[in-house]
Amino acid sequence: LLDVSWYTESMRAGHPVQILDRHKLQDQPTNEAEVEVFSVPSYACQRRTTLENRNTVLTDALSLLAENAELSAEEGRGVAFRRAAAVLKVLPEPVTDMTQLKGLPCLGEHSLRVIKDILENGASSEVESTKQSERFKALKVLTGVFGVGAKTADRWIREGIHDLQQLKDSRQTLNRAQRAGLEHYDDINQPVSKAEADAIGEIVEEAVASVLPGAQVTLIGGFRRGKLTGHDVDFLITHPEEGREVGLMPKIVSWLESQGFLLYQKTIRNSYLESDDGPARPCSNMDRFERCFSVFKLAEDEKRRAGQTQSHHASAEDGGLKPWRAVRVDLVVSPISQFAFALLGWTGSKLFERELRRWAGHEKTMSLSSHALYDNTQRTYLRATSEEEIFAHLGLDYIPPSERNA
Ligand code: DCT
Ligand code: MG
Repeated sequence: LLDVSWYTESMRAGHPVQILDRHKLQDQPTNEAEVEVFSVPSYACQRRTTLENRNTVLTDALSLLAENAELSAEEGRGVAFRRAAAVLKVLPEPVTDMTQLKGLPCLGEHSLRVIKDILENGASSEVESTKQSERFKALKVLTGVFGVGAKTADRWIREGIHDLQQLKDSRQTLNRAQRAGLEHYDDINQPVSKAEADAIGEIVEEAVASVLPGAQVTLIGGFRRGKLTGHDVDFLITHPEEGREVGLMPKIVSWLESQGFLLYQKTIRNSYLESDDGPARPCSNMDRFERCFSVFKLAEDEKRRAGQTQSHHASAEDGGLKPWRAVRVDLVVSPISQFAFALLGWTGSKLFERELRRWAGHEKTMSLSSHALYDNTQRTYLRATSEEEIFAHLGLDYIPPSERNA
C-alpha cells in the first residue's frame, strides 16, 4: 500500500532522493481524490530542503508567529514554529487536508491549530491579529535598525517609542551601530540581490588579495544555499597555510576603509556559537577566529563593473538619488584547520544549524560548533577537512548547501 511513485519519479528525473515517502491513507474512504499522507524524518538535518516550497501560505504564517515569539523573548515557542514550518517546506505538494499531516514530526497542537484555521478559513486569526498588533509592528520597525535587538526594542516600546520618528525625537543615546542603522535604515532593510552580493564579493576578494596573497574568500550564508536575495552578505576567509590568517581581519578592514568602502565596521572575537556548545571547548587557536560586522557602501558603478546591468536604484542623473546603497556585510576569518566547521556552521540555515547541533548532542553524544566536533564518549576531537567528512562523523547523509534551506 506504499505509494512510492513520487520517489521513482524524482529518481528518474535525476533529482536527489528525498528522505521522505508518502502513502495513501488505508482506512480513509476513497473519494474522487485520495488523501496523501506524508512521512518525514524529525531532524531538519536529515532532510533535503530546497528553495522550492509548495506550502508558502502555511510556512509564511508559521514563520511570522516564530518571528513574533523570537521578538518577545519566547525562544522555545519560536523554535517550535520554525520546526513546524520546516517540515511543511519538504512536502512534495500543497497540503489541502489535515489528515495528510498525520504522523508528521514537529507539528504541535498550536501549529496544527494555525494550519487548520488557514485550510478551513483561508487565514489564521492569530496570524492576522499578530500582524496588526501595535506591539509587533513596533518591534519589527525598531529591530529593523541595525544594532537594535529585541531587548532594546522592548525597552523603547515600554518608554513609548513605537516608530523611527519617535526614536529620533527621543533623547535615547544610540551606540555607533545604531546610529549607522538609523542613518541607512531604508537601504539596510531593502533585500540584497545576488548581483549586489557578487559585486561586494569582488571588492572583498580584491581587499584580501592585496593584504594577504593566497588567502581565500568563500561566499557563505543564504547566498551559498542558492537564495536570490538576503538581508546581508556573509563571507568566510581563510589561508591554506595554518597561522597565516592571524591578524588578517584588521588588515582587510584597513584596506576597505582606505578605499572608502565602509560606512561602519566593528570587529569582534567570534563568540556566538560557543555559547551553546557546552564541552566542545574550542581549541586554543580559537582566539584567531574573528568576525567583522560592517555596512558597505556599494556604488552603482561597482555593481555594473561586476557585470550587473539593471539596477534597483535610480542613478544620480535621473532624479538626484544617491548613486550607491548601504549593504550589511559580515566577514569571518577562520584558520584552515577549522575551515570545514566554519563553512558548515556559517552556511545555515539557522534552523539547519540548530538541528545539526541537536542531532550531534542528542543522537551522537557529540558537540558540534563552527570550530570543532567533539566526541563526548571517546573524549576526542574529530578532525575534518570537508563538510562531507563532518556529515559522515555525525552519521548523516551529506546534504549540499542548496538543500539546507530548512
Ligand atoms: N547562523 C547561525 N545561528 C545564528 C546566526 C547565524 O547558525 N544565530 C549562521 C547560519 C547562517 C549564517 O550564520 C549567516 O547568518 P544570516 O546572515 O543571519 O543568515 P542567512 O541564512 O544568510 O540569511 P539572509 O539570507 O537573510 O542573510
Ligand atoms: Mg546572510
